[in-house]
Amino acid sequence: MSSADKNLSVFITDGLPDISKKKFAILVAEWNSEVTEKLFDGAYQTLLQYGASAENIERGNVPGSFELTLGAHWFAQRYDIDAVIALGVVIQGETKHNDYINHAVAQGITNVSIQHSKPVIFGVLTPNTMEQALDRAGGVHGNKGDEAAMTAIKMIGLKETINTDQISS
Ligand code: RBF
Repeated sequence: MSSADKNLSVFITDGLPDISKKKFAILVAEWNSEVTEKLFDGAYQTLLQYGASAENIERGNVPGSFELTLGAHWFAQRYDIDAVIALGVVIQGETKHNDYINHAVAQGITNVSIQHSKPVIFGVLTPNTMEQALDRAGGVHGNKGDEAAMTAIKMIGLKETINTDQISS
């Protein structure tokens, strides 16, 4: 399925873990905040809907998507945080800068996730236009924030299944 056809708010929800005691951090980029606030609302509500408690969800803001990596690193290094969700919007075509930001953040977030061995979710929209961004932030294609939160939940479940405590480093 191409991403254009996918509804970001429709999931397979079999076998989700109990997240009532799990702690989440949601990072929100302030660039394109009219979209990133919708992503935040989606992620926050999805975590609540699937069993997280509000006091276990922390929010941090960063100026732009480029700063998501360091913000994620700071949250991820806390032992009590189980998963980090990084939300941003980089509109392609407005500037060549987008290539640098997208690649840096994708790579940076991957590195943070591996380094801390916990889910750090790339919830960054990279559309060509603002309209496409809004379509994926609670519009016709659902909400990337919902999908990012569900990805965090599923990765927490997978980690429990694999029982990574048993693996030597
Ligand atoms: N940050 C975003 O989250 N989305 C953007 O679309 C975006 N576009 C940018 C375009 C330019 C030309 C510059 C200089 C920055 C942009 N940023 C964007 C901000 C970037 O992520 C970072 O916050 C700043 O570069 C830090 O000074």
